[in-house]
Amino acid sequence: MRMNRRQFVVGAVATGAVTSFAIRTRPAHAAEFTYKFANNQALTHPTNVRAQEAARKMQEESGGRFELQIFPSSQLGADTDMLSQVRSGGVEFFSLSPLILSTLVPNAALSGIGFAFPNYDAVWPAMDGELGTYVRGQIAERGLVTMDKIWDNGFRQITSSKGPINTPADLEGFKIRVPVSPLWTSMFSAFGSAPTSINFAETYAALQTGVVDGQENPLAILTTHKVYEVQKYCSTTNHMWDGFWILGNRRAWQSLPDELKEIVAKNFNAAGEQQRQDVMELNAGLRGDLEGHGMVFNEPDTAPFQAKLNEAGFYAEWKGKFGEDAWAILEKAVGKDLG
Ligand code: X2X
Repeated sequence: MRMNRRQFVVGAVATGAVTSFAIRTRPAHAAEFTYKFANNQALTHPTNVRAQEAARKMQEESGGRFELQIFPSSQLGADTDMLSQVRSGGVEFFSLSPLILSTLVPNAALSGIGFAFPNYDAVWPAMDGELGTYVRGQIAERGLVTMDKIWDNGFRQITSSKGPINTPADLEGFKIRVPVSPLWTSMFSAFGSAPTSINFAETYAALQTGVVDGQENPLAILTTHKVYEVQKYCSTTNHMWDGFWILGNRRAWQSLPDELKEIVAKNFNAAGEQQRQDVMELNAGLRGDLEGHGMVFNEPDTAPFQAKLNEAGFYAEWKGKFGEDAWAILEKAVGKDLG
């Protein structure tokens, strides 16, 4: 039987074919370097499907000298803990949203400004070009290594257990979970919502127990993380694009001989490009599957949401925080004036 990628992912989630331990490759001899890669995504998300392939290639191409152990689903800890761990060397690699990373590297959040990117065609030239180079420079200054290619999370959509979000007024007083990041809190405060910072690892439980009424994430995550079990409505606000930087501990990176550095970087970056393709296809095609799980979709006009952010002073505030130069890089990358 042949299945396309979307059917594979959806099928794997539906049959519960998900193990909850690290994905380990099994070399005949212990590797010279065994490095951990922690992330917050389910095993079925393209992040882990592609990371697994990359790990196999790293092992093969290094002749068994390098082993990448993948720890999905925040198994080693939630994002904010993992950010400390990748700095200290407790984990060697970790993938993280630029916005959460901004708790350490403030201007990393530049790519997450609300309604900055109109579509994917604008995202990749920017993130593989000047904007990405600028952010990676900022990250390096804080002592972390970053792979060149950022991986995709996607354009984010708002879900709720209470009702559809049609207009900015529907966000007023809305109890929404946001990831731990000043930019996310600021954005939903500008909408007049009541945002609560919660790590992804605790998000499903927070929705299930009604600590919050909603959250926002791309469709691939609503499926692979089974958010549809605890949320009814999905409003396609596309309010920001989000990705995952692959971060590395500097000391661990520097301990690798050059030929291994090359093998590791090459395979992380190649896997990232394939992951982008997978995630884009999932985000474009999963609505029907989510409707099959009982979710109800609506497509709000997003212009009033952007206007609301502008009126609330959101763009002016962040332009001030990021600085004129950084803001100019963003505006050039997205090809328009913001705010
Ligand atoms: O925490 C989230 O919502 C997630 C999974 O999208 C991120 O990693 C930012």
